[in-house]
Parts: sequence; C-alpha cells; structure tokens
Amino acid sequence: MLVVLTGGTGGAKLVQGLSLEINPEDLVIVCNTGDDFVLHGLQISPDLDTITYTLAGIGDAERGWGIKDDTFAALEMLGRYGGETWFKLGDRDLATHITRSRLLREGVSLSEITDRIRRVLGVKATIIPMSDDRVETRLVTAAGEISFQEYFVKRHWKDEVKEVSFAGAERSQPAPGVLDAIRRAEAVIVCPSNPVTSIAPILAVPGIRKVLQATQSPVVAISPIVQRLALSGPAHRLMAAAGHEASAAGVAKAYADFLDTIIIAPEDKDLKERIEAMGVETVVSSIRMDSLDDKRRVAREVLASLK
Ligand code: GDP
Ligand code: FO1
Repeated sequence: MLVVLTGGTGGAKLVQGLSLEINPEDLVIVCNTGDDFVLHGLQISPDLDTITYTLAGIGDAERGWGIKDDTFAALEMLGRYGGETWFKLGDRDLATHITRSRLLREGVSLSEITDRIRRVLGVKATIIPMSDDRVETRLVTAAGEISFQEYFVKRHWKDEVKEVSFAGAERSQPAPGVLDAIRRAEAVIVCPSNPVTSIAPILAVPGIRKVLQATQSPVVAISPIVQRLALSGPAHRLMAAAGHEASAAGVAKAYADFLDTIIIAPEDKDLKERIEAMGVETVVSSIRMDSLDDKRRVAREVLASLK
C-alpha cells in the first residue's frame, strides 16, 4: 500500500498517473483541507473534490478543477439574487457541496462523507481528508488577513503575502486512518503540490510529521518548482513568503527531516549536489505532466525510485 500526500490540481495529475500504474485499491490518498471554505452556506472542499472527480474520470482536466462539461445555471441565478459568483461552482459540482453540507449538519464526519462520495462515484482508491477538524489556511497580506480562496481565486494571487498560518491546526487531530496508513505504507509519495498551501497544512496536523519522520519506508517527493517558478499558480511566491528558497532545493529543504528522495526537473540538475548534501537522494527526470502519457511516465518514475 502506498500513501500519497496531495493538494488539488498539481497533485491530481500524479495521483491519476499512479492510479493507472498500480492497483488503485493499494493507494491511500491523504488530502489537504486547508483550502476548504463556506460559500452560499455550503461546505466546499476543493482539493478533496478535485482528487475524487479526477479518479472518477469526471474531472475537468483542462481547468484542473470541477466537473467536465458542467453547466453554470445555478451560479447565474445565485448572481441574480446578489450572491457571490467569483468562485465558479458548476451545477453538478453543487450537488456534491449540498450533499456534503447536509451530511455534516446530520453529524457525519468529513472523512466518512468523503468515503461515501468516492464510493458512489466508483473511485477504488481510498481518499482521506488530513483532518475531520477545521484547519484553515490564512494569509496575511497588505489588504489584511484573507482565506486561501479569497487570495487565489477572488484576488487572483496579486497581493503580497507576509505570513501564512493554519488556523485550528494545533487543536486538530489527523482523520481516522491517516497515521496508521503512513505507519503501514510501503512508501509515502509527496505530490508536486504547493508546499506552503497544500502540503504544509497536512504537516501542521499534530502527529503527521512525526510518523513521516519515524517511518522506515521510503518517502519520495516530486518538485512542483522548476527553475524557481511553479508550473502553475503562486507556489514560488508563497514559498518566499514562508521563508523557503523558491526552488527545488527549497522544496527538498522544507521536507528534509522526513524525505529520502526528490525528483527534480532536468533544468534544475545543477541543484542535485546541494540537495544531496542535505541527505536527500536526487533523481533528475522530466516532471512536467501535460498529457496522460506524461502523468503515467512520472508515476512510473516515482515507483522506480522506490526500488
Ligand atoms: P492546488 O491545490 O490546486 O493548488 O493544487 P496543488 O497544490 O496540488 O498543485 C499546485 C502545484 O502543482 C503548483 O505549485 C504547480 O507548480 C504544481 N504543478 C502543476 N502542474 C505540474 C506538473 O505538471 N508537474 C509538476 N512537477 N508540478 C506541477
Ligand atoms: N479555481 C479557480 O481559479 N477559479 C474558480 O472559479 C474555481 C472554482 C472551483 C470550484 C470547485 C472546486 O472544487 C475548485 C475550484 N477552483 C477554482 C479550484 C480551487 O480554488 C483550487 O484548485 C484549490 O483550492 C487550490 O488548492
């Protein structure tokens, strides 16, 4: 069994590749929920949904989020009523948020809801939120403290970020099965997700970092940064704001206390020596995943690095 730590869009590419290269029933995916928020009175868990929809074969691969061929009639009507329309919730996607919100109100845990949704959608891999408790990524900017979705979607990541924090993390517990899965895993894979807003929230849940440090099984990460820039989104800026060097070496350093191996891009091969000096084995390979073939190839590269 392999454990995968992931956020949404970047992570989903590798998760999809892995699910095609091994038996998906052998995958336990621990997913970030720091981006979760409430809109229109609904509980939205973007990263859980991106991973679930991708593995169910109904994700919109082009956008990287939502359901393919979804329509936006409800959003248009919400706008007429004066509701917020900056976060594009599709009609089919809304059904997921309505169902999740109803079950949460009935007292069902987020991890149980996530499991029910993935089973209904025919997903064979196990998907677990990092915690059933509310942990919220908050960004301190010149415009004040805002949530991740306000920063990322509403304000198009234009604000300068001074600080990133995970409200509620200290009091949170890992969701049932997370620590046990990491302890039993043959290997742990850290996806090329945003180190600051997708992986750091998972590591901030008490106990998770400790079991990663303790495991004897290999832990391998894939860099989301190539030549000091994220392949999409603001990871490079957020890394600098969080005090990390925005590079594959900075990613390795952020995880060095539990990481055995990192896969970096050929353009970054000059960083290999510096990263290996941190005690992290470095594999140089193409890590861009534009096509399905790329996703499978990178997944095979990850699996080969475990041998
Ligand atoms: P989010 O939750 O939607 O932000 O998604 P993630 O955090 O999982 O992924 C965002 C990260 O994925 C960004 O930092 C990108 O640099 C990275 N990313 C996107 N596409 C690729 C790719 O094809 N290869 C690699 N190595 N990283 C990628
Ligand atoms: N990202 C956007 O850039 N714009 C959107 O309107 C948007 C809507 C959306 C709806 C449902 C969902 O599950 C994800 C959505 N995302 C959207 C993506 C989301 O903001 C990010 O992928 C993650 O939260 C980053 O981790």
